[in-house]
Amino acid sequence: MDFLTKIMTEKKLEVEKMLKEELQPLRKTESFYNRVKSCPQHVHIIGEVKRASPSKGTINESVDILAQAKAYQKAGVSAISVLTDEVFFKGSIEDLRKIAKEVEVPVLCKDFIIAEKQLIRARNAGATIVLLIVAALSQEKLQELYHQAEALGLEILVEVHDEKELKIAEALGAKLIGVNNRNLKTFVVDIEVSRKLGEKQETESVYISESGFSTGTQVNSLKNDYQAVLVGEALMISGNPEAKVKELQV
Ligand code: IGP
Repeated sequence: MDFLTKIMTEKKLEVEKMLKEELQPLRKTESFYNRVKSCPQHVHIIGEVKRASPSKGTINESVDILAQAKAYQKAGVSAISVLTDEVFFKGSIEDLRKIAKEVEVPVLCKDFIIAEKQLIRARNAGATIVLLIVAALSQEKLQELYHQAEALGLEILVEVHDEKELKIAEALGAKLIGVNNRNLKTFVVDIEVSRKLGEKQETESVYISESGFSTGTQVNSLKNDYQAVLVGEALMISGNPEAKVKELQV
């Protein structure tokens, strides 16, 4: 069984047990899309809070995640991504709630979303952006969740890894398209994935390159095709997240 299938099998069990929450007001913050579009001259950074991952095991379990998120904001990130998966990433929806309450920037709920009740839970915790992974969903389900998330007033980051998935995201009208440099089936990371798909982009969406960044040079090398990058591990292990974010700003 590949890693993504394993994660999705576990996620289904988790979501079956999840209660549907009553809808709370949407947290007020600016739109990530507008923020990027209104400031096109530099590559925006989404800083991610991630204690562990199935590919790396423990990344940093002792870090104060709230202090970490605040350091990202202070350094000027345009959004903060919070891993909320418990089993594989040692995160939680409470992590997201805690951070969203204390920061001003948009917050992305990083999880494997397969049902509307997860969208509601994310929104209630303060997320204004949710992730939908093309490789993890049927096209029908992807469309259904996309429209449900839209109706909830959320921004949707549609994640792809190859040209076929990119075309699906573009056809869906996704305003935020993330190219994951990490193959979720094998966990192999290669920034060339973003470079190759850069040539295939056909819309005015905000394109975000995700995973594997640790230097400003890497970020700079993609600046013609990507308006933002999503960075987790390098910030989590840096010891000085504020300085590390600044190092990646181009
Ligand atoms: C961050 P990195 O290599 O900087 O830690 O990667 C982010 O891209 C990665 O955590 C990620 C992810 C995902 C995690 C991208 N897509 C989907 C879980 C699910």
